Amino acid sequence: MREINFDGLVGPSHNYAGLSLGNIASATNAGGVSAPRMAALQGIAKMRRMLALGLPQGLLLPHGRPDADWLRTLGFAGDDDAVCRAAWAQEPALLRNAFSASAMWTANAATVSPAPDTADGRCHFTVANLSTMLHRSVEHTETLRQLRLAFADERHFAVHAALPAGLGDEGAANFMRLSARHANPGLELLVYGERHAASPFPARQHRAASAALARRHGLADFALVRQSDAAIAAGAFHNDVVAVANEHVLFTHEQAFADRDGLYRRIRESLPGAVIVEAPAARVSLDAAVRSYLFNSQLVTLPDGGMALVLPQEARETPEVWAWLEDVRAGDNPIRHLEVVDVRESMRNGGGPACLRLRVAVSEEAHAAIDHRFLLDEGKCDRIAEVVERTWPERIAPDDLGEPDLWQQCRTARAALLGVLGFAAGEL
Ligand code: SUG
Repeated sequence: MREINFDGLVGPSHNYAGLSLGNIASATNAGGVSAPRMAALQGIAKMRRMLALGLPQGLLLPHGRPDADWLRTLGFAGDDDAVCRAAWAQEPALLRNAFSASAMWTANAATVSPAPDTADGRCHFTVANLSTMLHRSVEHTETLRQLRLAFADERHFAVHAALPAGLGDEGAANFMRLSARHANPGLELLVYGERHAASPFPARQHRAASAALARRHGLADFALVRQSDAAIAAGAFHNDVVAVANEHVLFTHEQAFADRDGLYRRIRESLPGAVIVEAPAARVSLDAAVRSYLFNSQLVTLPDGGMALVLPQEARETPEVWAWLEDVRAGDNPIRHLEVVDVRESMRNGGGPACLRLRVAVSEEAHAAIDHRFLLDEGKCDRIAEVVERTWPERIAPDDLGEPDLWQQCRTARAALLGVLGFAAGEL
């Protein structure tokens, strides 16, 4: 079995509207000027790095923005431009929500349980409802369409629609899997948060949603794990900001979980050979971990069997974080390579390397059954980069969101991308 990372291509409407409460980067950069073209090129460069490491790479597509259909459900009428114009005049916040490129963070697209873990031996997906944040609650309808196209072969895949909105579900950002190898049955860790009376920020993943996922996917071995209040208050609005796992390795901050010792015991029960690489708070504060996005790295198994951490530039630039990482690389654990990538445009909205990808571990046969239009090679990266260079806006300032020319440019850019990738109009 191999793990494929499906990265979300940053869409042409990428902007800094400050829509995410509890996401410190989004709040801090609200009102800034974004660079959608550069953002998408940074993402493509990351995907090329993964290919160069010898890892298979997939792609999920930007959603249609501004989302006029969604605005219509809110009572705005007329053609797409009329709907956007009315929304901008009457409720600009709604247009901002309909304009977000947040579907780029595909770690939030769905929760994925690979075939060895499930009762029917198929890989199960549940699309995330993302219901805590209005701008993200718009995503699940198109995500479902894309995943049902990409993973249409029901001999290998089952793609479930989102859970009811009352049960907040944020997808794989709150999910980790530990197994001896990708091909072995794994222990799935479903991490949830609970809003603490004193916490200024919402907990986006509800316990009942995590439990429903385990039932739907038919999991044999799983644990519901509570995120620590301290992590949520420090700005870890998703667990993948404070921990990541790959095969038998858990890479985590000491203060990530409410019951750290109980969790480690549970992991060792299922997987006696597990390696837990823990950053002590005395070396790396929660604050430095969240600021640098140290744990929002991709922990991947290389073709030679060693592991690499694909980290954001910000981790390299935070001295206490980098010093600890050098100790990790030299230490007694499988992490041997530190790959630093620049995804600054996404980072400024709180999305690091790991947020930008959805992991799907598949057998060779299941790999061959994936719709090839969602899989990448160097040539396809070149063609996508060419479309981005030619059609993505260079910059978006807050007031540009009300400009009909920008709405049109975003539609044209996405249509050009779909054309190059072989999607017919109306297929998505
Ligand atoms: O949901 N940011 C995203 C970042 C998601 C990061 N994902 C993971 N940790 N897996 C969010 O908060 C910012 C949008 C804005 O402010 O315009 C935003 O949605």
